[in-house]
Amino acid sequence: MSGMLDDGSALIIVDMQNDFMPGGSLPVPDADKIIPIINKYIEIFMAKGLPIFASRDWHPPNHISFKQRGGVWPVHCVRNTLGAKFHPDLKLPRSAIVISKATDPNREAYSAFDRTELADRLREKNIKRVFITGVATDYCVKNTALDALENGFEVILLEDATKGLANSESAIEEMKAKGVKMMRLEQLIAVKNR
Ligand code: VGL
Ligand code: ZN
Repeated sequence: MSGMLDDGSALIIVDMQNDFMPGGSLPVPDADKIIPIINKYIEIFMAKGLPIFASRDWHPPNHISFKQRGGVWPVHCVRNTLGAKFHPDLKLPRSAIVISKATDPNREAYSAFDRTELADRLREKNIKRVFITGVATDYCVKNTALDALENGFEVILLEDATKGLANSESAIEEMKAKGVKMMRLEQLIAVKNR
């Protein structure tokens, strides 16, 4: 595993926005509990000079996924609202690259790769390996991880820094079966110090 946190590595933080936190309009249970852990990962990647990407669900007010339009979700993460802002305790560095997704009113998009510039931005930085954190494990995290594999990246889910809505365990099993690796903070610290 040595060489794992080298120049080819990037951190992707998925959708750590107010509406997905307890008290938000589409709360992911315990989503706020992973913020301190994500902040530790941010510190590690910053110390190594590695790029950090943060995706955000960035819906227009009439998004197709909302119940009012026949979708399954309550209104959430409407662009330019407080609910769509990153949680204030998340210590995103100024250098973080923000990727807005699901911006088309007529298309649902769970993956941070879906009609965004993410793959291009990773490739232009020569990234080969992405470490994924955030919410929700069974929706945007899973779809982002599987799309990262499809795009040819090595994918590591930081499993102590993700929370799901309903089906985290089966989502994790599916990701593993498809080739996503799992790591935790202690393991990453051990790798970093090598
Ligand atoms: C998400 C449901 C609806 C997510 C986004 O970020 O996982 N889930 N929109
Ligand atoms: Zn959404």
